[in-house]
Amino acid sequence: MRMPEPYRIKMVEPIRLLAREERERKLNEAGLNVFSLKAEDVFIDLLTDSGTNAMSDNQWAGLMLGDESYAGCKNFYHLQDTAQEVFGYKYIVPTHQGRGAENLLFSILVKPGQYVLGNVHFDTTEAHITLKGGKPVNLVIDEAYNTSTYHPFKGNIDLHKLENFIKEHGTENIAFMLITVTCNTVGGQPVSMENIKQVSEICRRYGIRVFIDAARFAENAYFIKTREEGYQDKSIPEIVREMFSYADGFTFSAKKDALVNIGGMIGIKDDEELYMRLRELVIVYEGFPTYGGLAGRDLEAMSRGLREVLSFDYLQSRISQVQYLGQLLSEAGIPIQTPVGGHAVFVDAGKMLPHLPWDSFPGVALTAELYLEGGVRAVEIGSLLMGRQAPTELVRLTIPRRVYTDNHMAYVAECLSNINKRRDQVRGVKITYEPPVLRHFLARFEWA
Ligand code: P71
Repeated sequence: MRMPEPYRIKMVEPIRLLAREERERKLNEAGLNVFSLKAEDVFIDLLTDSGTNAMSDNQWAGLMLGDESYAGCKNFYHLQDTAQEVFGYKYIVPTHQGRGAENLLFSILVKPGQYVLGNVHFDTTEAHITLKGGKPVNLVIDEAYNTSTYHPFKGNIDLHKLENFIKEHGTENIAFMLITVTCNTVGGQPVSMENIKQVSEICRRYGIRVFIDAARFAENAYFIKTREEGYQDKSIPEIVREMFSYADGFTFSAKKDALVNIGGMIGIKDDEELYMRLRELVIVYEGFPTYGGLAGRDLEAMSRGLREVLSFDYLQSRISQVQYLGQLLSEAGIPIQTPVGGHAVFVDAGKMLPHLPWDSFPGVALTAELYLEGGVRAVEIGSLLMGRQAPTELVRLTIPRRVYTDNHMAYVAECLSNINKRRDQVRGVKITYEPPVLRHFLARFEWA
């Protein structure tokens, strides 16, 4: 039987569905780009799971205990104690969000011209590596890009690709390894414990440091427990400790698995020198090392969220809701990334709309159609985001944590199913305005 939500609802936030003609007008005003819609004009918002979480009563109560002292607030010490216990690391540096953490760590560790290895780096991560003069390298297994084949850990790093890359380019040209758990870009796909361990062993052998992009660390731990041999009887906290034992540090966007709306941090296992440099740098970019750009109350909510997310019942209900949406879409004959990942269902728009070539942006077209059909906001992860070299044309239906019910999921599936029935009539789009960097946020389109 499916685990129902291990909580009940104490407060509701009304949402509304605009009339079809209104949705058409709003979308045209937005240049067919859902990033430019007002959130209040969206009925079900599946743009991201980042910062969109519903906090618990315990977290809201924690906000009232915010100690807003500039230096040494008690909430920092709560967060530090929690993070030390959860991850097993000695040093914690709070930041305003994930990219704040990336900026600080990469400023210290990336020298111009160096490679930063990973499974698939997230786009802000890639941007920060590139800004420091580094070169991001993606070494995920090939199965990750085949949406129709099953692999339990599609976020795994290909160990042959890794070792060949190191041999070919030399350790002096490699800044570090960054393993993203779960691997967002290819579908929120998990990385196995075995893979983390082997990557760490190979890197250690060559003297390369290993970091984890920990945004969805608890969801990754859930997949290890439910899919990997030998972990069924281990608890989520034990699995998390083991995952992080193979790395030297992490960057973390708390907007995902700390169940908050803002926040981030860096964790360093035991390298005191690196920690001291981070402490100097955090003051310049984020704030004093005991607040890192956050209010005391935000630190308290993060600390409490980090404990809540380790509940197996929570993770089971969370991930089974994502799987439920995936199942409904599969039953309707809609091609999706299989298996379904931890935070989102990725629709294969390239396969669903085979009559649309990459440069008519099938993912953007489907995203626009989905808003017109039912006021649902998804996000394109394909040629708009990655350009011509995009390996797949995906549309991500990202599920915020503890926010929507299964009825919402069924509604979203019905909307997509309606589009699927008339899929050969879906038109492509063409760009009418394109900013020079990170074009997906502000680009404008018209129907082709
Ligand atoms: C996501 C996001 C947030 C986002 C970013 C860009 C456009 C729309 C939404 C952020 C991540 C992430 C990973 C693995 C680091 C960050 C940056 N993801 N690593 O997926 O997924 O964290 O947003 O707190 O700065 O929608 P940050």
